Amino acid sequence: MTQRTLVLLKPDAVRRGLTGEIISRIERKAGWQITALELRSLDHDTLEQHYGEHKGKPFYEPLMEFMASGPVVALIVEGERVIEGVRKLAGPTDPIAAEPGSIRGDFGVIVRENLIHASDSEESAEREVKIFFPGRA
Ligand code: RTP
Ligand code: MG
Repeated sequence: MTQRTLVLLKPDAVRRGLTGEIISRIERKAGWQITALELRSLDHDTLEQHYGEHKGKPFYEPLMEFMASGPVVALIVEGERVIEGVRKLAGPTDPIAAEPGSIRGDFGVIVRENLIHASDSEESAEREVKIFFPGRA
């Protein structure tokens, strides 16, 4: 099943010089292709569209602040079962609970600064691609 997913390398990944390492893990998966890639800073409106499902939760405002604290790398990745696959490469939300070998498990410690976002369903992927790459919708 060929799919596409929207990936963000969060400001901590950019600040720590981990974007190459993370992109490399994605690129090495057989048959997956990066079809869009951009370094950009996110304004409040874009972030609210992206993380609106979490509005009202205690972590929402600190998450907004963190995601606006520096540039992110936004990517579209396409390929076989790529939605589940990138979530698996990333590991669970809490980096301490994430297995070593996963991106969050290898490089993360605190929940908010967990390095990577990846769409969690086909519906989310289509919605998020429209936010970050409107020309590719
Ligand atoms: P993402 O949306 O970024 O791919 O992460 P996710 O699906 O694994 O986790 P989600 O529940 O959607 O949460 C979005 C992001 O909010 C931050 N967060 N902080 N308790 C906390 O402090 C907390 N919980 C979540 C993380 O950056 C998480 O990835
Ligand atoms: Mg999520």
